[in-house]
Amino acid sequence: MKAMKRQILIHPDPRLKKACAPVADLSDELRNLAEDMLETMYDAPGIGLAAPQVGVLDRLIVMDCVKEGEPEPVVMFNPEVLSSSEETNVYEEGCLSIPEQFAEVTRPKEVRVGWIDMDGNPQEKDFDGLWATCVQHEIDHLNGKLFIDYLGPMKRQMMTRKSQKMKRELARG
Ligand code: K1U
Ligand code: ZN
Repeated sequence: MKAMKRQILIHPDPRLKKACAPVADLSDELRNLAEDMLETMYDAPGIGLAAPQVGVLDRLIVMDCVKEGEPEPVVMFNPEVLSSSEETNVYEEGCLSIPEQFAEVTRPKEVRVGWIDMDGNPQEKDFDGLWATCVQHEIDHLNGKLFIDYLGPMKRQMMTRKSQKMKRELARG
């Protein structure tokens, strides 16, 4: 089946604040959703996308943090951070659900992540650099957490207001 672009929810939206349910069985429907999410992410363009951002409250994320050369799409069902480094890293993050706004977020520099792949096989891998930042950002989405939740209340409120305005403008067309 041909992958289709899905609409990305814009903050504030109650679906972006909910904890997602673990995926029990890998169905064709879920695999199609993963393909649609990759299509949506590349089109945006972005380096990651979590299922709640397209309105589906399942524990599924997709990523591709390769900047140049061959694409490296990664699909993770039920991703889990197994361990994190003490050392941290600061990165200016963005979010496809909070368009055109960026802020510095501090996170563990390296993480070990476990997940189920598209074939239903368990996987484990260490991530660092942009991949580590991105996978933590995406797993946060599955727990109803946005990167602005790491900021102080004033900055978070300002970014929420700007996003609300953008959402209204996009709805008007
Ligand atoms: O989850 C999302 O909202 C996607 C988000 C992922 C992310 C970005 C930066 C740090 C952590 C996680 C994005 O992809 S925002 C767009 C973006 O960063 C980008 C877009 C085009 C080229 C390169 C980066
Ligand atoms: Zn995001």
